[in-house]
Amino acid sequence: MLTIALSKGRILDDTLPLLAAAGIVPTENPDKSRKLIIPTTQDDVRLLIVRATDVPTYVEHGAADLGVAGKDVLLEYGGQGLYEPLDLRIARCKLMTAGAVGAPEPKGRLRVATKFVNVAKRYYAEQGRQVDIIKLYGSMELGPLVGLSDKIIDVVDTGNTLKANGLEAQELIAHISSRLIVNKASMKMQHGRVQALIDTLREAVETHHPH
Ligand code: PRT
Ligand code: MG
Repeated sequence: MLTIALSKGRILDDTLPLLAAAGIVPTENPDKSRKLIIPTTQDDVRLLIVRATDVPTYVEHGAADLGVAGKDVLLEYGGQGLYEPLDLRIARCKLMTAGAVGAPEPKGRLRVATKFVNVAKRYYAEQGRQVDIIKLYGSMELGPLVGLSDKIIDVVDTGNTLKANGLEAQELIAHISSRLIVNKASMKMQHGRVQALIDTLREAVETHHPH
C-alpha cells in the first residue's frame, strides 16, 4: 500500500489533477467525505486527509509514504527527516512580513506575530535584529491593529486580506509553492514504485504548470 497525505482545500484541489495523470483518482470526493482515509482507483494507493501543518509529521514518521505540503509549512517544520524531490508548482504564494500602512519602523525590539515562529527567528537572526516573536494560530492580521505586535509574518497571495485590514506587505521572505515530500525509508524500500510516481508527477507538472 502507498499512502499519500494531503490537506483539504487548495492543495487537494490542485493535487488531484496531477494524481489523475498518474491514474490515481479518489473513489469518493475527499472535499465532501467525512472519511480521513480515502481509497483510490488503484487498490494499493490511498489518501490520508490531514491538516496542512501535519503533513510533514505523517510523512517523516512513515504513517504516510508521500505527502504534499506548502514550502512555508516545510520551512517551519525544518529538519532533515524528509525527501523533497519535486516542486508541484501549485498553491503558489509568498511568505512576507507585513505591517500597518504608513506605520513608522519601530525603534528597538520588534514584536512580530506569526504562526511561523521558526521561520521568523531565523529570518531576524540573519539580519541581527532583536525581536520578540508572538505565536498565533490564525487571524495574524489582527496583531498590528490591536497593538499586539508591530508586524506579522504570513503567506500572501492577492494581498486582499492585508489590504482589507489596513496592512501592507513589506519584505519578501520566500516564494512558496507546494512540494511532494517522501518518507526516507519508503524511498529505499519501495524505490521502484515511488520513483515511478515521482517521474509521472514530474511530467504532469510540466503539462499542467509549465514554466
Ligand atoms: O487552514 P488551516 O489552518 O488548516 O491550514 P493552512 O491555512 O495552512 O492550510 P490552507 O489549505 O489554507 O493552505 C495550504 C497551503 O496553501 C499553505 O501552506 C500555503 O503554502 C498555500 N497557500 C497559497 C496559501 C495561500 N496561498 C493563502 N492565500 N495559504 C494560505 N493563504 C491565506 C493567508 O494565510 C491569508 O489569510 O489566505 C490569506 C491571504 O490571501 P490573499 O489572497 O488575501 O493575499
Ligand atoms: Mg487556511
